Amino acid sequence: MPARPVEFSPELISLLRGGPKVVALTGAGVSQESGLRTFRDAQTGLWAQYKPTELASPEAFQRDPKLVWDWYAWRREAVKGVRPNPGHYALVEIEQRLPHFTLITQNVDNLHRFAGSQNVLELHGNIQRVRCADCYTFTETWDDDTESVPRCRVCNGLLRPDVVWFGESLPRDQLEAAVTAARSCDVFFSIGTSGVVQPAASLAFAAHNRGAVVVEINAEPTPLTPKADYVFEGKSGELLPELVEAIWG
Ligand code: BV8
Ligand code: ZN
Repeated sequence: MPARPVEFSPELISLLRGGPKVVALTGAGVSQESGLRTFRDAQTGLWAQYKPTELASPEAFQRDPKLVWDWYAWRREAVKGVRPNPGHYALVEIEQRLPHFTLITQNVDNLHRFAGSQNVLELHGNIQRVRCADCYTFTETWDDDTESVPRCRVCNGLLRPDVVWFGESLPRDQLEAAVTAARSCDVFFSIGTSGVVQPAASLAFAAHNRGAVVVEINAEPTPLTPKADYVFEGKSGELLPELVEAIWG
């Protein structure tokens, strides 16, 4: 018996039909139905012995650059092997149907852009981009079958993924645009994120404190749940298409 579609409150539906300024913040949960592990899910295989937060740090890269490089090479392959899911595509449709929509993502998997989202702020970088750890030069190509980490053609520095590691500050332009969007939106969606990593996790509260309606779509409760005006517990790949259907179907 297919699960009964979720009841979206008429108030929320009419609010969204009114074309408000909408911001959506996404996390690893929105890519889970594409087959990518979330940060919470235990890692598999040779990476099972490492905590993601440990590997995603300048200290780890300092200690063992090859280990960290290979971890991102493994994740880059994993991303290549998957496709956006109906949750990603529903967010593309919401963007196309609303006058003001900003998508803020913590994900480095590039799946939102791959699905067709335009106005995307990448708070934590993008795993498809590689740059020099020293002189910041970006490179499209690097030779991966070397014993050590590939080097920068400009300064011979080590290459690294263009992602934000724990303890590193976020790209200023992306973060400022995200804070501005959160503080000036009418509706703030928090989708597929555990709401633990800062400063991303504070954006929903910034929106709430400015009187925005906060909607949480997540598989389990989070620190935001008590503050949210609407909470839909479940899979974003099912709930977001249902929401689009309920608003514009
Ligand atoms: C910084 C890129 C200046 C790399 C990432 C204040 C208080 C405490 C700590 C701090 C603080 N300020 C700063 C810190 C330190 C730190 C931090 O927040 N630590 C945490 C662990 C407490 N923050 C930083 O270091 C940031 N930098 O602040 O710089 C500074 C520096 C030092 C000190 C002060 C200031 C940088 C943070 C960015 C790190 N880089 N990613 C990479 O990807 O390899 S973070 C990474 O982890 C992700 O990008 C994401 O942000 C986070 C994982 O969280 P989620 O995406 O939410 O995923 P998670 O698995 O946790 O949860 C998934 C959720 O989805 C679950 O709830 C699940 O139920 C749900 N779900 C699952 N399936 C589905 C679903 N929901 C719907 N549908 C489904 N199908
Ligand atoms: Zn360099």
